[in-house]
Amino acid sequence: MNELSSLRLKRRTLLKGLGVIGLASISPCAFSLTSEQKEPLRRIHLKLTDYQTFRSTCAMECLHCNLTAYVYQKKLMKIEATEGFNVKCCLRGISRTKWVYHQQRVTTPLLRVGKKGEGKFEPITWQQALDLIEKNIRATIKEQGNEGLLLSTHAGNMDSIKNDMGKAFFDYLGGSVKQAGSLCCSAVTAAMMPMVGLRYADTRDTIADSRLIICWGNNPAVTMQAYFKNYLRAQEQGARIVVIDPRFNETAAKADEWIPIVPGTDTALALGMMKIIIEEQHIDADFLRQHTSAVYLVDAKDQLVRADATDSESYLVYDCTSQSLVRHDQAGITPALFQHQLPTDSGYRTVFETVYQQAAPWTLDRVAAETDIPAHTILRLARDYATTAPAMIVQNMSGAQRTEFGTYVAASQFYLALLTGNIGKRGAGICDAGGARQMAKFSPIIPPAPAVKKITPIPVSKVGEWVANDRPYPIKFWWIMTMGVMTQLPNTNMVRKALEKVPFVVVADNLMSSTALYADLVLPVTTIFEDVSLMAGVRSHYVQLMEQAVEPPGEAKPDYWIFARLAERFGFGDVFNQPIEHYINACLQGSGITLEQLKKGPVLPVSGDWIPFENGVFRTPTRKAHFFIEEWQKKAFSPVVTYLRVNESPQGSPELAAKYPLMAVQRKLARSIHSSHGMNEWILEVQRNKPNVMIHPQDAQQRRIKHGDWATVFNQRGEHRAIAVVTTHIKRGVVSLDNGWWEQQGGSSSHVTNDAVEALGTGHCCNSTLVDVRAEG
Ligand SMILES: Nc1nc2c(c(=O)[nH]1)N[C@H]1C(S)=C(S)[C@@H](COP(=O)(O)OP(=O)(O)OC[C@H]3O[C@@H](n4cnc5c(=O)[nH]c(N)nc54)[C@H](O)[C@@H]3O)O[C@H]1N2
Ligand SMILES: Nc1nc2c(c(=O)[nH]1)N[C@H]1C(S)=C(S)[C@@H](COP(=O)(O)OP(=O)(O)OC[C@H]3O[C@@H](n4cnc5c(=O)[nH]c(N)nc54)[C@H](O)[C@@H]3O)O[C@H]1N2
Ligand code: SF4
Ligand SMILES: [Mo]
Repeated sequence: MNELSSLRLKRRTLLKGLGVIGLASISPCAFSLTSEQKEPLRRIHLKLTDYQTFRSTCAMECLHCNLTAYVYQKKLMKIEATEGFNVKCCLRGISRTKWVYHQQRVTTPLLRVGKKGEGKFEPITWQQALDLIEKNIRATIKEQGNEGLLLSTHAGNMDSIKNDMGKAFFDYLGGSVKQAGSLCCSAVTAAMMPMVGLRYADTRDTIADSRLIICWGNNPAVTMQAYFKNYLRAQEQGARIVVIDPRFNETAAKADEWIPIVPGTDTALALGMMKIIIEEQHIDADFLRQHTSAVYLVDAKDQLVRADATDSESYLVYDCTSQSLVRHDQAGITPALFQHQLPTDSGYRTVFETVYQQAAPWTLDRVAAETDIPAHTILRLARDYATTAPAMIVQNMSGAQRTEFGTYVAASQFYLALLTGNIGKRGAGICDAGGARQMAKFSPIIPPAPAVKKITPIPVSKVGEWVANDRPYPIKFWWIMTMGVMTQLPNTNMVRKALEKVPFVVVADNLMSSTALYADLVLPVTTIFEDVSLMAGVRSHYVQLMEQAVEPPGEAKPDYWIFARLAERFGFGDVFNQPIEHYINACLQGSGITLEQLKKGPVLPVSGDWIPFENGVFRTPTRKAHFFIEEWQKKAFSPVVTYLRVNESPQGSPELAAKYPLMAVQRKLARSIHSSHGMNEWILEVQRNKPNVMIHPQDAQQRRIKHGDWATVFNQRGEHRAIAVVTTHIKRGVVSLDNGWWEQQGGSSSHVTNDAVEALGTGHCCNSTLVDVRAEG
């Protein structure tokens, strides 16, 4: 027990970094720790050359920083940012040693013996675990069909192998219920794919070239911390940073201006800005004509007009030169943009006019009333954005799009960029997450399964409610990996019911997480330094090899090992049980990058700065950006951005708001990536180990809540306890809740979050939540 305690690096050591390490004895299989110091420290002075080094990537949904692991006598001693990598890792990255050697580390398969959630398990062998899994899968398929199987994956490890292997395994079984949408960024996906033909198009390489940076519902000082230096460089060079957020967030603390806004009203602000930009003639008409669908024609039935119904790209425009309808891509034409350029009796309107019709009613006063932003601020913001070049909007999978109509929020930001031609240039664009996946072509690691049953998926926000209520089918077997369903899915009490209801829940995790507590069978998996893998993802431009630095503790195995063993039992072993290099090579195929190259270090798929949609070339079939989205129309929504008031808001649901009058928004913290690192010993040492609720002084006073007191946030879904931070850094009527606290730490703010489905992207609207807060007696 005490070997690691003697290895325990105190905070001082952590901050000091490399140097003298207190070291008594080292054993490769010691992985638990106590805070008691039993043996006197014997000091060994290690030189850099005493260590072996290995490289991996911080694989959670963050920035995939390349990390160098320092190994001494088969033990992971410390982690540093890899020299020469474009960003430096953070405290969470270097604290991963404490994840590897965590006291909650799962090191053997565990079978539940107590009640679900109680955390009572007994160790079993892999043989027994695999037998049980096989038996339960076979019984479920026999009695229930593949509709009885559910697979949940998310963002705990975003490498190119593990989640894909899991999904492929269930496909080879013949199919399963899956989650539709993502808790993260479905809304921005539903905006970007039809509009610009690409999801993930980050502009981080040219942030420093920007003159005006609008961080819109996004907090890069915390959530994109590793390259926040690019923002500061822009500022040093004279750029202004403006933050639009109901909370004075950490980015606002560094910014030139904070614009507080009522949550969920961002699209009204964007439409108001568009009205000003169009009416004051700040649009870039040439850009709109050449590179966008603004000139396409819409008929009286609200349909896009095509030359040939069988050719989806044959959009018609009105050519002002020949005064006739022609295909948009005909050479030498001058397409009409403005309505007055069309013959009065044409029966058509331009897409640009359709967009303007949505913006026109949004007078300054109306926007001010809806958003609670002063009219003069809205006017100045619109003019600044339209007349400062280059200007960038930063949304990065923003909090603003985790709202009920988040797709329109994300789309409205692209509208602003397209209208002003502020995209595809250095220092401009919409800064979103993005990475290697958008820069090169990677292949599936496993060939598609021969026969996969089409099975209705569950909208991810509804996993709790649907599973608890046997929708769409009674689930008998639930496999959860890389996902903290007990902390990250909305409406935790419903998720708990679902976990209790399903007769066989398998949770693969490396820690006894809040979710693992509710498993029937916990499978111990490796951490990033204990297996070989590949990262060619969506959060870093680099393709990175993940090297094995140390042996896994106990019986921990990579997720891909588990699927290989199971596949062998189900008769498709050879698809899954190849050496890991086989899957890495399969993924790299087509990208032009080789494993040999990666062994030398991270590889950039393209050279130079990455500028998405450079020169106005979009990734849609027409290479143009679209304003008018037929996919939205098919879902009975407006095909152009419109403002819809969030249902769970004081004005959207006055009756509910009479009981729960405060709007709750979520915030991500420096202490964790979601629930990951939530119980990391080093981080607990430097960050207060208590959740907070930020509340405005007037809201607090009404409720007799004092700064620093415990308070309970509650609504019809549940309760979340937190320490009140009484502050004017939050808008009146809004409270801000922390993301990622474990059940073992009192429970996550997801106990209260809204589990409605974001309308257009099947996403997550945790930031459209009504609550009240009470002081604790
Ligand atoms: N340290 C840390 N970094 C992370 C993560 C983490 O957990 N911890 N998670 C990573 C992941 S997966 C993601 S998706 C990104 C997310 O990155 P961000 O979007 O920056 O993260 P959030 O804190 O969810 O939201 C940002 C802000 O949105 C505000 N907000 C909420 N609702 C609204 C609204 O309706 N309108 C406006 N204008 N603002 C609103 C919140 O007050 C909050 O300050 O961060 C990534 N980086
Ligand atoms: N209340 C609230 N809820 C939210 C948000 C919020 O702001 N507030 N944000 C939302 C957003 S943006 C996101 S992206 C999601 C993130 O939600 P999740 O992706 O569920 O994130 P984590 O909580 O980090 O859970 C990841 C789990 O994977 C485990 N893990 C790590 N590596 C491996 C591995 O190699 N194999 C396996 N099998 N497991 C591994 C970790 O230990 C951890 O338990 O949360 C969403 N939910
Ligand atoms: S947590 Fe994020 S910023 Fe920190 S090291 Fe990992 S990827 Fe980098
Ligand atoms: Mo996310």
